[in-house]
Amino acid sequence: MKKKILACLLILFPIFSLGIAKADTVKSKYIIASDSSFAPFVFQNSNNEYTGIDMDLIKAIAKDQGFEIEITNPGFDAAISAVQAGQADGIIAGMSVTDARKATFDFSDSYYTANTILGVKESSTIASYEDLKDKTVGVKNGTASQTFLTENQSKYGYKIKTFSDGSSMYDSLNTGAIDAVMDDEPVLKYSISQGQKLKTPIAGTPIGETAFAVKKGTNPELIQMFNKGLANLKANGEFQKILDKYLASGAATTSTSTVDETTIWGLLQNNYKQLLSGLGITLALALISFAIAIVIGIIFGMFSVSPYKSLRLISEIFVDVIRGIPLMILAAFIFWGIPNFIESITGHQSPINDFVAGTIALSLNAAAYIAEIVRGGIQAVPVGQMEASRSLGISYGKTMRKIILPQATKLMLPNFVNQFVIALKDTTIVSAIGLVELFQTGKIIIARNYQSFKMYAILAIFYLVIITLLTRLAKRLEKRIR
Ligand code: ASN
Repeated sequence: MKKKILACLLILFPIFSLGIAKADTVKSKYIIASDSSFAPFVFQNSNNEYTGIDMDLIKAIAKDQGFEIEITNPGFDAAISAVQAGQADGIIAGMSVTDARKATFDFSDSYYTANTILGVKESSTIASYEDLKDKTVGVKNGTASQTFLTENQSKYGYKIKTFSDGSSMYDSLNTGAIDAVMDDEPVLKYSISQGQKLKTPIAGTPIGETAFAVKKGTNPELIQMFNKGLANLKANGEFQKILDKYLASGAATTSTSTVDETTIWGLLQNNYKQLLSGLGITLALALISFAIAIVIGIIFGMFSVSPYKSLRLISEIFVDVIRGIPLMILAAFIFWGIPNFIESITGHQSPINDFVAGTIALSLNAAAYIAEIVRGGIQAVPVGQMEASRSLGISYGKTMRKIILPQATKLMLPNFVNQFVIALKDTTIVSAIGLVELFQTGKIIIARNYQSFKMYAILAIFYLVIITLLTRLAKRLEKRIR
């Protein structure tokens, strides 16, 4: 009897759990990472909002299942890294389910199936993979299309050029910097339907089902909720509506605005708010990191001229290590590497905010150069002055403060101004970790309207004006201090 009841329960349990089409949320909010330009799955419309099948789908599922989400759009490669480093809880980005990925990700049920396909300019004579010999094919880093290209490279003899985002890849194809691109079929077909002068001469190759993913072994409830929500949306017809919204003829396009974005004026008019907010982040990054760098730089600079050998050694190691590591790697190490390392020892995800990571990287980088400026400034003051002062019985600290530093500071000032300009320009480098500062803002806008010439010109002018104004201001300050 008991056995029968148990058997009944075992059979009924899955049926019940299917019937209750809701899973339990564990976190108050889930961070979902996505691509930056991968229309029709995810792209920015001309109101600067991210839309597309994936965006609508995850929002509808979150609503259906009653959980909160925050979406970030750093690009596919960065989104993958974000999930692996625990910066994000899940990824939805037209992501293909591949065997290799199953080793590091848990996937939801699939909601689409995609091929990878070759795209070339309308005027291109490339008609088969054999025609790609010695040609350059562009692909987005970390994608299933990249795996396909790498696996077939020796067979067809093409060169591969990787990009961090779709917009720069398509830009490069349009300008002739590369001969072809490899991307998901719906994406290429969609861009052609949007008026891009491209064609797909060879039939696509299946790369697998498209699904939502979490880092392997984490957030199991998120996958459960996704699956239940997806089933509900399929049952009530909402899923089909989302697909139709983007895929049916006359569907939503990347530009819904009436403002003409082919002129500089139109670009500014439509995007000034975003550009200003990007500029705000750039300035905040530069100013905060430079202030921190001055403090750290002066400390290490003073160490480097200290009478104590140990302090000089510490300073030397700091400067050599930081100066020897490219800023981009430093930022990536802090943003992705360290959280990954901490997780591997503690077992807990400990993500770091992108702005904080960017600020730390910029501060350390500038501090190393400032330490050298301080050392150079102090050493430029003739040694005789220190010796004379010490022989009069004045302490090291007092001699430094009263005699050496006032002269050294004057020598250092122009270099500080210089270093600040470099720090401001360096903020563009930390956009690599997905931080939406001014440069990244521009790239996102270009991803939508392909106006790279005008948009980069606008960005260049923005930086030029800001840097000129700030250097003027700094020069005035310099004069006053003198
Ligand atoms: N389909 C691509 C992949 O899974 C995703 C993308 O490019 N957003 O690699």
